[in-house]
Amino acid sequence: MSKRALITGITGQDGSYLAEHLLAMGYEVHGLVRRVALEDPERRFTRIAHLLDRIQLHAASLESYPSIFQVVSHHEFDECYHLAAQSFVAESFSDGFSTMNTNINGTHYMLAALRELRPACHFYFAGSSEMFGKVREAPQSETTPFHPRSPYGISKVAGFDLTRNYREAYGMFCSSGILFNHEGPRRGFEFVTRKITSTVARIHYGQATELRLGNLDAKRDWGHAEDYVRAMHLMLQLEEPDDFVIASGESHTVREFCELAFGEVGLNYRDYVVTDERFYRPAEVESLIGDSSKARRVLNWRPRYDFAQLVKLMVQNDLEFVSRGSVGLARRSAGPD
Ligand code: NDP
Ligand code: GDR
Repeated sequence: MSKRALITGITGQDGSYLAEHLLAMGYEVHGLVRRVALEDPERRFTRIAHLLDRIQLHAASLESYPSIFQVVSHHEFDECYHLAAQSFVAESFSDGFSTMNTNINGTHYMLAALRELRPACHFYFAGSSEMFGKVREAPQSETTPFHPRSPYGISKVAGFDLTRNYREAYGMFCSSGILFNHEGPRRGFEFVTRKITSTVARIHYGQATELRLGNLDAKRDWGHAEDYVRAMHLMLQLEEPDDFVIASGESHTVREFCELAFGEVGLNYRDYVVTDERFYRPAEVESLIGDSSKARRVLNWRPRYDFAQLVKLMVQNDLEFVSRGSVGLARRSAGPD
């Protein structure tokens, strides 16, 4: 009997890679999507267009408990990966209220519906290194205290606490991944890595002359999303629920990312990058580096891509993308950076 999984946020970067990974393992894959997405498939389903005949989509809103209840009542789900969220940290400063509403209540609704209808379903919560924020130690592990620095980070701490509370109060199999930044060719254009690689490609083809960025000295622990979704699945196969840091263990500045990305097309980033106050955040997470030794030991998880491979792959992908004329279109639909 194949297992049945429900993925919220299936149209996002991680949801699309996870759906592919689960399908390859013989899962029956269901996705929870917004009704507006179902009504605008050409624009909203770009990351899962190649999977549409192999997955089942259900309309629901993270803001509505009844709609979630309805989807969960459809099938006996074995696993639920709750990935849907307002995931852009900068946007959470502009509209903290809706970020909190979507990310905290949405998680609570998912947990409550599963408790009511599918208490045996294994649940994954998409926690984040943003929960560490103003870090108390380096590297950060499962025992590092949280100090979030944005409404987004605060919402993820609340989701993490809710997930642990359902595990402890109701004995449900609820696990959180504390994932550090992970990227790839399907990354949204508003995040700094894709903003850099897509602009490098546009500069290379003469469609742009500069790249405007905020804090170039911020340090992040970057990996490839394909590697990180494998860890999500491994967490739900354990005998007991638990929380895991997933990270590469290497930290690089935004500046280093620029240096490598521009280097891929033989350019010097100093000639094109302009710092712009608009892209600084009211409170910055300056430096992150993860200690994923627990995941490596318990889950036997290892990343396959390193930092240099990731940058190269993303630049190559965007060069192809721009040469096909797709970046302009995609950037417009992604909205402002
Ligand atoms: P994306 O931003 O690419 O995808 C977010 C998904 O959430 C989309 O499918 C989006 O749907 C959906 N969504 C957003 N708001 C709502 C809503 N109100 N109702 C229903 N669905 C909604 O994120 P990622 O794939 O990068 O990340 C997946 C999860 O992992 C997120 O929770 C994120 O916070 C977390 N995370 C990500 C990390 C990373 O580096 N990528 C690191 C750590 C945690 P739509 O397409 O309709 O907008
Ligand atoms: P982050 O990712 O906030 O870490 O959250 P993002 O790529 O947005 O920022 C990384 C760092 O780059 C700096 N930066 C800029 N960022 C953006 N987006 N645009 C710019 O122009 C720019 N200039 C400098 C930022 O200040 C920051 O320090 C991501 C998301 O995927 C979250 O959902 C996830 O939880 C965390 O990673 C782990």
